[in-house]
Amino acid sequence: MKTVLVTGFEPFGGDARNPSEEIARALDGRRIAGRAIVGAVLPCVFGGSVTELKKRLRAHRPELVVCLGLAGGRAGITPERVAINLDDARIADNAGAQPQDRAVVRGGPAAYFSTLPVKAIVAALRGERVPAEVSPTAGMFVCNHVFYALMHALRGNRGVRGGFVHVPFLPEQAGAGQPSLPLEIMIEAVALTVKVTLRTRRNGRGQGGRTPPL
Ligand code: PCA
Repeated sequence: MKTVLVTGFEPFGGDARNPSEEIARALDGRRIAGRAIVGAVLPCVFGGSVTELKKRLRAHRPELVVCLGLAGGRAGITPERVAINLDDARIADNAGAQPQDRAVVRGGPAAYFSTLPVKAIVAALRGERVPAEVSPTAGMFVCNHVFYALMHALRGNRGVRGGFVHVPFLPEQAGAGQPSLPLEIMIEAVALTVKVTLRTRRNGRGQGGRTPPL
């Protein structure tokens, strides 16, 4: 059976939980549109996260890769449009590293577009009354690092699509006045993201599909 790899991150930055990890674990073993979902959790560490991701790519040879991360403070599910070749951390990762002004891949292109149909995903989520918005940037921390490394690893591999989706806080971890979504809603939102991606083949530039690097 064909597989879809869904990754999440372990907690970071002093948080006790990371919804992205819990979503990946919840979807592990599920079947969506005839594909087996493989859920995996990446360490929130520059370098080490990519080593783990590549191990999973080799082991499972997925036809689609959706990486997830927490973006606390965002109000909805946010498919990322662009991965940039830059590590510039505001806080230390879980191994204490805080790279500044460093390339993710030395000599790599400045950026890659997601090959997920980001606008179709947002439309489908909103159709289910799930708050969602296309995001122009995944930041410069470990999430963007993994997103860029993923797109770099998939370059030239035209059959395999991939991208990154940030999710908001869980209600239990959001501070007063901070937006959040219940875990069950986020699990189904990511399942729908996979479904929509598998049935959407062609998109405009920067909206997923088979777009070359910038
Ligand atoms: N969010 C962080 C890294 C891990 C995660 O879940 C980020 O947005 O970079």
